[in-house]
Amino acid sequence: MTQTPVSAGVTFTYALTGLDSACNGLPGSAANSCGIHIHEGRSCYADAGGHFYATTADPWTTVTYTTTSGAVITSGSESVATGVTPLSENLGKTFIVHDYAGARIACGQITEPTFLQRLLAIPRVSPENCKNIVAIAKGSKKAAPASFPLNKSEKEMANSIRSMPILNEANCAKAYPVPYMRG
Ligand SMILES: [Cu+2]
Repeated sequence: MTQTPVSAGVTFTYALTGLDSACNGLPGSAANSCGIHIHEGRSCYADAGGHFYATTADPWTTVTYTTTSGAVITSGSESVATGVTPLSENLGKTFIVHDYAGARIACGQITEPTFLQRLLAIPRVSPENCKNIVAIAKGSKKAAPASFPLNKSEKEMANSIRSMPILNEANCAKAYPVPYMRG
């Protein structure tokens, strides 16, 4: 998971595997069904405590993931008005994934972005990103992340990401000589 600041809250992107395939539509009626939350606890080896927020009402109760039928993987992004600022206040806290019954099935401690995550945050040339370059520049669309070979050393993965041209007009024109669609 990576996090970026929004006014009085957090936007995070996620890519999860090993999920509850029952979360393939609306969440259930149980509390925390299919939920993904930042919890106030600072360890995955102890009780992670309740949801972490600084607003009066709990903003996490409606934040959930959805799998497609039969699948146990999903990815996406959520913006949550937690009232927690600055963003670094989330560091050290825990990110918890719940199953359909609301039980806690996965936990990770939130840390500073790794070197690879920082590299991945730089938009790269791709057909989709070049097509959306204006919207991405305006911030109304997110750049699609670069795909890179997994199961390599960190250095090889970093080199693979760095070998992709950075997203800009000149690099798009070079990569796709036929005028690309502007949107
Ligand atoms: Cu939770």
